[in-house]
Amino acid sequence: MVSFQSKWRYLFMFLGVQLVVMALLSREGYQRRVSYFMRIFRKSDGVGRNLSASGSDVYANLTIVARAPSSSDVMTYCPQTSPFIRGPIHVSFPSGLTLAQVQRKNPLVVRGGRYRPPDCESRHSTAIIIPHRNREHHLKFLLYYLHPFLQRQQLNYGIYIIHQAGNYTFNRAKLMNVGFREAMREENWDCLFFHDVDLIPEDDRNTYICDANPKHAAIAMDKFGYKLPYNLYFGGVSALTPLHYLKMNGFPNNYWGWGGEDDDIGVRVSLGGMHITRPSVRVGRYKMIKHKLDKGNDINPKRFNMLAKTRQSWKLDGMNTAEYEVVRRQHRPLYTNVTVDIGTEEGLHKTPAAAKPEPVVDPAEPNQEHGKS
Ligand code: UDH
Ligand code: NGS
Repeated sequence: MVSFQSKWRYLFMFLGVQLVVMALLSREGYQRRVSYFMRIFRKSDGVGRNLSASGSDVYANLTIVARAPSSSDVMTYCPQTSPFIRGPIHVSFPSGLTLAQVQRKNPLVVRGGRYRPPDCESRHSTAIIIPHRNREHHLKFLLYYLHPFLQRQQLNYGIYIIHQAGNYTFNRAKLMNVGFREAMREENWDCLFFHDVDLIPEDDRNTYICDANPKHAAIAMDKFGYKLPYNLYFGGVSALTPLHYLKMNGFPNNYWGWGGEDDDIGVRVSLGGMHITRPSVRVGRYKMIKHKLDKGNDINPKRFNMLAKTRQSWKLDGMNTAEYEVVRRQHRPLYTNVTVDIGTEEGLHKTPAAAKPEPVVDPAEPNQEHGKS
């Protein structure tokens, strides 16, 4: 028989254990640990259904989003707020994903990576500009998440990959200048999202539309503990209207290699008489696909000196001086690929042999556009 005293002892022990468990659970990182264990116990059930407690499947309600209109449907404007927005999205990187699978999961995306809501007239048109070289693996994941993410928001959108030809030092900001011009050449977009290839949005309330001022969307990245690393940070994902872009003379063309170009763009925002807006940290969340610094994108040792001169240089270098040659434009099923020769630090036609892009003829693409900007 258990005595009255030992009953009390057991009760206190039980309460003590509960307290310890509660203290452990409330510590930072709890969610990460729980979802880690959940993943171990939960067997993956195929592409896109490998869910955890931390958000919904980005494809979950896409069949409703993709409802085709009946012939009698009159196209009215989409609602102010899309009814398909669900909030947090679960992001993971399953092995074996292929572009063909992404294509099958997005049947309403048409040539060039374009989409319009099938049953209402979108209120917004947004071009996504992605600077790119040798990151096909990241691109596949970004497309897997971005297409349904944008469809849930009922946007008219297009995805542009701006691919730097050759192997001369990478230049992210200049590629984005190219992206701006080449996207605007195709359609009068009302907003442009400048988007790193390795950042996956984790909440669809982070709407890909422009604000009255330039917007820095990637306020909370996992690699910075879901916090802004510093106040003027403008890296990762940002959104500008064509008017914002013109006011700040676009982006700098002379930051070759890693670092500083995003800070320069941030300074240009205020030099153009504007200020930076951001979504809340709850919504502007991104998961970065882990990687090391790329070959051909060494840290730029001149970046601090250059940044100190942005005030003098921004009107002399930018959209008004961006020289490049489009090598080819391909309207692929999930994106428009613009391969571009952006030259070197010495200029466009002083390209060293190593940087010269191969002349490419693509028989599948009869309407190739070869043209100087
Ligand atoms: N990018 C490419 N190919 C490259 C380099 C960059 O596609 O070879 C594009 C891509 O869209 C990428 C973006 O440029 O997301 C920014 O480049 P990054 O991812 O290398 O820069 P980030 O600052 O990461 O995100 C750098 C990691 C190592 C930093 C070390 C310095 N402290
Ligand atoms: C700053 C860089 C930015 C960069 C940011 C985050 O120091 O270009 O760190 O870097 N500015 C300069 O170097 C002047 S990250 O942690 O993503 O590697 O975006």
